[in-house]
Amino acid sequence: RENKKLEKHFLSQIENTEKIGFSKEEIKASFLKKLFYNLGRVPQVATENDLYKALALTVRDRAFRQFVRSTAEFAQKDARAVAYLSAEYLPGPHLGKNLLNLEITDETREALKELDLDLDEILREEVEPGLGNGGLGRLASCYMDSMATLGVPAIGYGIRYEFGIFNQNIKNGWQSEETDLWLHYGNPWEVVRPEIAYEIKFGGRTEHWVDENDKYQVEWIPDSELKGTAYDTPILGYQSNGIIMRLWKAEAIESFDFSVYNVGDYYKAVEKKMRSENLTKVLYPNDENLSGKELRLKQQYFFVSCSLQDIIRLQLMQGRKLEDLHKKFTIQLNDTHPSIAVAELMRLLVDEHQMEWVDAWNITKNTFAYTNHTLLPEALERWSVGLLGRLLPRHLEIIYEINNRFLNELKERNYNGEQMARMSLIDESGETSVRMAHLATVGSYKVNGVSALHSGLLKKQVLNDFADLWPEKFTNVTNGVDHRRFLGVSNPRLSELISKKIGKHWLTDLMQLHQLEKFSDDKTFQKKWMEIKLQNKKELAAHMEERTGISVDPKMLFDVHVKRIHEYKRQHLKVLHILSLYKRLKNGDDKNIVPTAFIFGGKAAPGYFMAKLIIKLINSVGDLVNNDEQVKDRLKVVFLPNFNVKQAQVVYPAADLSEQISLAGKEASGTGNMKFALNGALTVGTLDGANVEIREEVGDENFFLFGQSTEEVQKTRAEGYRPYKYYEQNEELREVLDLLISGELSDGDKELFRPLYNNLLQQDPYQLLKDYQSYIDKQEEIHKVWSKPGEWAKKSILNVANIGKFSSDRSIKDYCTTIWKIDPVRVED
Ligand code: Z57
Repeated sequence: RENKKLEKHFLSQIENTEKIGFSKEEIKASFLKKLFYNLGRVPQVATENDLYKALALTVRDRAFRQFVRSTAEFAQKDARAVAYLSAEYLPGPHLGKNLLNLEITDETREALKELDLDLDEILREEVEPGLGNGGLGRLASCYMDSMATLGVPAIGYGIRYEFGIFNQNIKNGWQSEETDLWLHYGNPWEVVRPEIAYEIKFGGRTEHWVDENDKYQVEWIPDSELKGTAYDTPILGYQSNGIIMRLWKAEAIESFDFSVYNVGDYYKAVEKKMRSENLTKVLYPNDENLSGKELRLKQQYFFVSCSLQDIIRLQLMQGRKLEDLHKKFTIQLNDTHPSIAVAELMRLLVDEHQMEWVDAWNITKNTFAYTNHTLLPEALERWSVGLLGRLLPRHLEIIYEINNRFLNELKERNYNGEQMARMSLIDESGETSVRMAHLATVGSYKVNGVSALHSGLLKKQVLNDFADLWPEKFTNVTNGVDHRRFLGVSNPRLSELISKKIGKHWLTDLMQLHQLEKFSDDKTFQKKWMEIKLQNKKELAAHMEERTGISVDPKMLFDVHVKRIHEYKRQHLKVLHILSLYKRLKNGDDKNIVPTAFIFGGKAAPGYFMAKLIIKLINSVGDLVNNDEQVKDRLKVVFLPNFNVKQAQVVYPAADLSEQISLAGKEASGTGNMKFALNGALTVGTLDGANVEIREEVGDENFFLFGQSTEEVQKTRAEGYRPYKYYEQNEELREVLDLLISGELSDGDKELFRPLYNNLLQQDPYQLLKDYQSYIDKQEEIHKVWSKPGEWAKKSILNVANIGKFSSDRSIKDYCTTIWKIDPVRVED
């Protein structure tokens, strides 16, 4: 827009920090104005939610200012930008985090206090956006934070699910799911951009012809169309920068549906409109488990196409050539969920922008980079050719063309038929399907795993042939976490203690925590350290009692296992341990057992029977143990319902022991492991995922290692693993397993847990029985160390002192240097 006056006044208004100040008085004034003018409320009728919203809007103004400034800075520097494509985000509550980033937490607290309001109470009002399942979605949000903080020009693209991950209730020990209504009270953090909208096609057929200039042309004639509209949420970095998360919502296109159907049938047209909106209604609640549903593929294509069209618009709007797309943008694929982007970019360049195939392919494979997050075969995405062809006929043609050219390349390099069949984008072995990981790998300039171990296995196993072909394409970026949220916001007491000792510099450089090392033997420091842990445990205990009715003594050892429920994560191995302690106590054998609270949390995919049975088992064990007069002061079992980011922020600061007990080779990285250690919990874990690197950093004497290594796991399997052998040979294990089918846990019902029992005795795919004894032995050692408070405190301090590597700031710097080739441009105030 050319409007000099508007611009002049705009700048003097917005750029003038005085007008939108950060002092207590200014915050108070803004808050009151928001309450009155934006919400139309006077104090007498204002609800808790009104107060929350008034404060959120106050903060959002300041957040947008940061975002606008960063954008101007990025534009001026003509910096290369990242488009982060992720089907999931789990940002957690925005308010507390934005206050920290703007450094106005104390001012805001004071301002509210003068109004006789409590900031903590208002913070608890926020309903978090549950737009993801678990680790993968949360990682995307940690990366958004770090990109913002470091000044990496970036946009995070995703889907604005109207219903996020379900709310979990526990009824009679079972999980039940309730719709997530996060938008019910309105969302003060987002701004809709109705003018940023793109048309998306589905179905139909293609037509091919040669035009008058001898150019091959393809037209896709769809049988339905809808549009995606942008909703922007500012994501602030610490102190200065801000970027946006742009989420797409599906809507009907008036002209399309109405012109075709509105021949007298108004209601049919409206119905059609509603069907369009279904597309972004709900998040698929599966983590590492495919649903294979048509609607899921539609969601993936929908958000990918909107995002690519938006990227192309930005490229052209800035007066740049499409041919230079890969120079100005790099597009990071968060797993294969957005991998249809490879075919879609080809379609946009070749069909819509008339580019030659070879040129378009060159741009495409220099634009995308792909992060793999799993080796589990059941999680590797594949779409049947039938479904893909019906929904996206043009894309299937493009995928076949990419594949033909790729296979020809292999042929020229003398690959044999068997190798080519293995590497093909098309899997012909069962139902013909497209291997999305292969599409992403062929269409990207870099492929990375998420921990050293995982990246190594990726090259050795799943993408072995590709790593041989293109060794320089493969790399590792170990995951990291947003330490400003998971220590700064969620553990204010420990943050304050740390800042008092070593200053606040750790907020932007987590390696500064090394300075704590010299206090690890200091008795007064240890005492303060453990006093804070105790305070945090009191808070968690109160929180748990309120939600479950179970009371826990904060002095107990808090042994915590929180993450999605999945057999490979082996929550049930933890249960076997609890039952073994229960047995011992009942037999009067209580040596080396310290009073312990076992705390679980996590959601099961609604269709995952075994995972749901594990939740029921945990609650049944809880009923048994918590109500047994003989043991209830020694052992407590709590299943905290609805584990999400908000609750995680109460859990991690209160944990003494972090359970990271997946079967080696199965957990790509894990990120909860990092959040626990960052808050001073000691880890009991296998050599899996990032545990390996955490142990390297904190030192093996400060890490409780057990179980087989990945190689040993493979050897066990290769030698014909027979779990029954361990049942026969290990008396305690046998007694514990038999307890499952004794009826003692299930009101006499001996069949309830039989599926778990049978699975463990017959297949035991995650080798619990094999690792059992090693785990039990390690837990005995843990209880011994807990009995020596000084020793425990020292290990706890050393864990925090050596956790610096696992900040997502480090991860993002790694992405910048090894993959993106971007120099961050940090905007200073
Ligand atoms: C998901 O949460 C992860 C991987 C997946 O393939 C899907 Br689908 C969902 C997780 C891994 O299980 C974790 O080990 C990892 O830390 C996380 O992604 C982030 O990389």
